[in-house]
Formats: sequence, structure tokens, C-alpha cells
Amino acid sequence: MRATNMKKAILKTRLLAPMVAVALLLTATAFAAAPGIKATSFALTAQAAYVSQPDGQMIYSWGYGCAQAPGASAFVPQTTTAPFCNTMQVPGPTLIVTEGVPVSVALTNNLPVGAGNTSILFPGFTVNATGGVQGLLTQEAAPNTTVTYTFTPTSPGTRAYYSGTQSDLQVEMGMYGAIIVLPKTIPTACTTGLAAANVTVEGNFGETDFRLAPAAYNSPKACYDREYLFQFSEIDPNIHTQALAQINAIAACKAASTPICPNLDVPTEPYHPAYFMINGRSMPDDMDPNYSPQYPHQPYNGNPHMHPGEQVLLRIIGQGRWQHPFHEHGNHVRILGRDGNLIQSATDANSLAGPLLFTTTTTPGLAMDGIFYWTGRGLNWDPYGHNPNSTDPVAKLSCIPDANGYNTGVAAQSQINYYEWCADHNKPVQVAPFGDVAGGGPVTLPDANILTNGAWYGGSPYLGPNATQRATGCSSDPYANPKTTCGGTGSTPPSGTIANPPGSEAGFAFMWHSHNEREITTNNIFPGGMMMMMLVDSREFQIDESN
Ligand SMILES: [Cu+2]
Repeated sequence: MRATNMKKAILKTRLLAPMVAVALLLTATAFAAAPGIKATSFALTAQAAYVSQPDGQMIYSWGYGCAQAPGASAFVPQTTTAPFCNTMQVPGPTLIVTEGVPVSVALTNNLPVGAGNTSILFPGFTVNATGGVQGLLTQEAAPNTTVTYTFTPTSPGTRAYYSGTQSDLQVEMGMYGAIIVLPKTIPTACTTGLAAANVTVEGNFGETDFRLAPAAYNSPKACYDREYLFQFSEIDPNIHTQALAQINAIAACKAASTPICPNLDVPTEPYHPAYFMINGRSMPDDMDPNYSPQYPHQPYNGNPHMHPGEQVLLRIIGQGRWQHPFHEHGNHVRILGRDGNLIQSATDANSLAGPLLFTTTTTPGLAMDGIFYWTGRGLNWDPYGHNPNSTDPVAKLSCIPDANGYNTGVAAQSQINYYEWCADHNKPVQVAPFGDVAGGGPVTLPDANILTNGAWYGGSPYLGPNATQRATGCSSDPYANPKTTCGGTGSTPPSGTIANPPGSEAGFAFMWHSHNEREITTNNIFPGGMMMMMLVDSREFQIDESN
């Protein structure tokens, strides 16, 4: 927690019920959101650099970057810690613009001379180009020259941008990025009711609102509480090695003043990708923070966190040459729109008609916006481990169902079980639990002394540090009872994990990954590739998306 956050948290602590006080000090790392550069004119450059893979390889690549470092205020979310935009990054800088406001993008071609011309396509917009030379699909920038594209984004949503010059090679080399268009009008439904309450609850627990906007589209059905951007792509390292060899040969030829030098001619078939990436990084690198200094050319991560009940906007783009059947475990994804086209019902203008997807399968160039949420409804046990017979006020928190059955009332806005599914409130899962959670349920958990749970699964059926620690009979919560059994009988399970420690995060971890299992490897080694963990956290764990 940074000092400014700490001050805010302490202030809030005084205003809230004391049960929250301990919990507010638990937060540590920061996560993801949809970071980018918000502006109306962008100066980009196309350059070469090496991107890092978790097997230790550094892959020669081409990418878009910032011709000059943007001003600090251009980076969004504005609370992002130490953001940067290098002269080359994969994916390219995420461009964040507003519907109806004209945009200009100046692209300077600083690729090695042997790479030839380059360009950017902005599919879905009517683009005017000034400067450059005529290419197959758009005006192109010859080596060391600039072309400028101008357009007015006519509809909101997430879209891809990528090279329109020798695209089979240049896109493979890394020349792609995302453009997010924010709606010019925010529907009232997205700033009132439950949408507004979520901002209040975030504030109550010391969190900041990291959204780019309260709505993805100008529709009351497109409100969201949290957002993540995922760009899927793959790399065939043989193509990159061949490109580098030819670039070097052409440069040597020109340096020797040879009258005729060869043109770049890199075969892009047969295609055997070995790296499968989310936002330019393979697992586990994708779960490191945004703007990590060890990835100077891969600034964006893939590390989603959410609280129960939050409407989470997923901005998803297929940037490579393969189709990627990406599976978000925990729920399906309701698609709002594709390529910036909101999918409305043909018979009812107020209803959306996007599909509910098990895997959000992206074909090359396809972008989609969808809503994911997780509530715990249907688990058939109380994930907070409430115990009506406890003397601990947290164990006895109330659950007052709203019209939909969830704990969302004003009283619940400072309770860690905000948005609990009340039909399962107080329902025990274990026959004879160790600690201060209700017993008499159907389940006898395996002996934690003979299990290894791995890096992510804590072995606990309980959500959040309070419930998880009460379930062990060993709690740091001053109100927990019995809190003195630490180290005594019943203090062992659940064991907790390195990545998901029971004393701080203790969320439910869900693997989000490509369902083409070839793609969850890094250079043929499992696990790796197009995979990340999504964490559902109860409210006492502060989700910090500042980087
Ligand atoms: Cu799966």
C-alpha cells in the first residue's frame, strides 16, 4: 500500500465498523485494469526491440511505441504508478479516445531500413491519411518518414489496430495494439442504483475506482464496475530469427555500397508458433504488474481480480493468426458487442442480444466486449463460513436479500459479505470443522497434513482472510473466537498458498486460459503460454489496480 492510500485507509477505518480495521491493512500488490494513453493526438513510432519469454528467450520483434514520452497526465487510470511508454512495445500503446472526438495518429517508421514501409489500419473507422506513400490497404510510411491518420470514432467499444503493410509478417513481428473508444454519453443507470453503490463500497474499503468510464456503450445494459483488456497473440520464433538474419544481411549489403541488395523475403508459412501470449507476455510473466521494469517492451499484464457481484467488463482482442478459444472459469461471459458494434435485440431496442459464451473465442482481428461476474450463487454453502453461534461479530454478519436475493442493502455496504447470496447464508459445508465456522454440513475435508495444494489453491472452501483464518481456529481477527487456539489442536488446515496467502488475499482462484491446450505451454513446456489466474476476493481484501 502506498503512503497516500494508507492515509485514506486509516481515515476510512475510523468511519467504519471496527471489524474492517484489521482487514484494511492486508493489501499488498497491485493488479491490472485497462491501462493506456488517453489523448486526441498520438505520436507513435515503429521500431525493433527484443521481447522476453519465460523460458529465457529474447525474441527479436517489431512494435509500435511512443515517439515522445507522453505527459504523466495522459496515462490512465491516472493513479497508475510509474507508467511508461517506450519507443517499442508489444502490444502497442492502448489508445483511449472518446466517441465523436476527432483523433490523429502520426506514425514514424523507425524500423530497420530493410523492413521497408509500414502503416496502421484502424478497421471500423473512416480514416484519412496525410503524407506517406500509397500502399495496398492504406498510406504507408517509408523508412524514416511519417504518415498521419485522422478519423472520428463514431461508436464506442474496443477495437484492434495493426499493420496494413505485409501484414502476415509485420503483425507476427508484434505490430498490433488496442484502441478503446469511451461512450460520449453515460446512461443514468450506470451512475445510480447498484452501479453507484459499488463505487461507495469500494470507497468504504479504501479502494479507488480504476474504470475508464462507468459504461462500455451508451446502453443501460452496458454498465460495469471493473475492467480488463486482454490481447491474444502467438509467436513463431523461426520467423523472427529469419527476419533478423535478413535485416542484418540487407544492412551489411547497403553498408558495403553494393549496387543491388536483396529485398526482405521472410516466409511466414509453414507456421509453428511456440509462444502464446496475453498482452505480449506468457504465463507466469503475465501475472507480474503492469509496467514491471523487467519487461521494458511488454508493459501490460493479465492478472484479473474482482469482488463477488461486480460487473466486470472484459475487453478481448484476437491479435495473432490463430483462433483462440479463451475460457474464463467461474462463469460464462455475456457479449455486449463485437468490433464496437453493440448487439441489440431486433424486437426490443432496450434489450441486448449478445451470446452467453463458455469460451470467448477470438478469430484474428476480432475484438469483443463482454460482462463477467461471480456471485457464489448456487454453491450451496456459505463461502464466508458464517456461524450464528459464534461470539465473533464478523462470523455473525447479517445477510438481507435484495429483490434478487443478494446482500446489497445500505447496511451491507460496509460489510465484507457485500453481495453475498443470502439463500446460502449460515449454511455449513463441513461436518465437523476445526475453527469458528458453522458445522453439521455434508463434507469431510481431506486431512490437510497429507495434501499439497499447490501455488494457487489454499485448500479452503472459505472466501477471504477472515473466514479462512476462522476456519483454521487461528485468526488474526481480534474479534475471532476462539483466537487462542493457534498452534493447538485444529490449527493446521487449510494450509494456504504462496500466491494466495490465507492471512491476506485468500480469494477463490479460477484459471483463465486457452482451451486449445497446445496454447497453455511455453515452447512446449506446461504450464505457460496463454493462461492466468483470476481471483475472486471478499471485500476486506483491497484490490489495488494502480499498476
Ligand atoms: Cu477451462
